[in-house]
Amino acid sequence: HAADAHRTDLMTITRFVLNEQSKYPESRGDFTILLNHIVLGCKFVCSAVNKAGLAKLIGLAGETNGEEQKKLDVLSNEVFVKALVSSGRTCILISEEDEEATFVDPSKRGRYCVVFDPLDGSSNIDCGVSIGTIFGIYMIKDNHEPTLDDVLQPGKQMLAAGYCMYGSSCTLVLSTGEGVNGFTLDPSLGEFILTHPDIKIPKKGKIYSVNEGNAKNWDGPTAKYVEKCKFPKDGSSSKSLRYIGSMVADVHRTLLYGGIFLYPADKKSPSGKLRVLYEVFPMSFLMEQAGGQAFTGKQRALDLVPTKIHERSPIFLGSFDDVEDIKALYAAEG
Ligand code: AHM
Ligand code: MG
Repeated sequence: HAADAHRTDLMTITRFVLNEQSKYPESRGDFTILLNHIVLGCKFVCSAVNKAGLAKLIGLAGETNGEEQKKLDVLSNEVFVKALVSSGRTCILISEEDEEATFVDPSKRGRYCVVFDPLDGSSNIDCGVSIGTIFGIYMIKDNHEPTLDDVLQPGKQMLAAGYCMYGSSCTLVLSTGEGVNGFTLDPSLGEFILTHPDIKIPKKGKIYSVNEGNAKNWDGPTAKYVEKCKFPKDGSSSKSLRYIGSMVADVHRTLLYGGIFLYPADKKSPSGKLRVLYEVFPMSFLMEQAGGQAFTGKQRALDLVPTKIHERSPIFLGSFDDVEDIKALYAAEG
């Protein structure tokens, strides 16, 4: 059928979110507008990431009137901050790239707080391996003057969270608290089209994902867990190891194939490496929405109350049963 070759009824991300929001009579389209600005940032970064290798090869770097070419992560941050401020829907921005929070000028202020890592996985940029953007969205409740307390909120208070992966295709995964949906950028249209409706993570997986180079510094439960992945004593087969070192790519694979992603505490980094607000929370939110779990080694990750905007936390997230196993090991330790 010609109709199969050319689908004419395209579910774009904007249409999808408009449909979702129309369930709320009080919705004024503000969230859709905010999301459109996030999507713009993702498209820009996608295009910049795809050109990054080329620019180097043909020697564009450093050629712009003696000025050093901006690093991709710095550039991505600028694009997101400008897009978010100009949406007119934000009041506080927390970016991994900025030491301090950005308080939006009252003339451009809205009710949403956005926490984000504009380009995560920076060690993978120069070799063309997948990298991504991670974001989470809170809303301030009344019309008070915004303060840091509005974002120092447990992850379960987020209204929405997502990531965009710049990989072999550009994929945006989003949850507004009613399940998880994945969209793929159609470069010819410049639109994200729904390609992965209602993502559910397998209840149990066959993959574990961790930086094993840190093993000598791990605590007991993490070490025991990974040992069990490799040498299971209950007759089950051993798990495969996959580790890219880009959180977005490692979590994306975990979401689609199942399994567990770990960035534990170790003796050198007692709080692990990953940041609570814009890495741990958004990914934990997505995992729970997809039927998985996220655990810090002490508690449900989304219950954590951050006290600093760049705070870190250990994190174990993925398939329900796999996270249940690591929870049991931490519980046994007391
Ligand atoms: P970055 O913000 O410097 O890019 O670091 C975050 C990244 C994550 O994407 C990834 O999960 C982790 O660091 C990998 O860390 P490591 O190299 O210690 O395994
Ligand atoms: Mg990061």
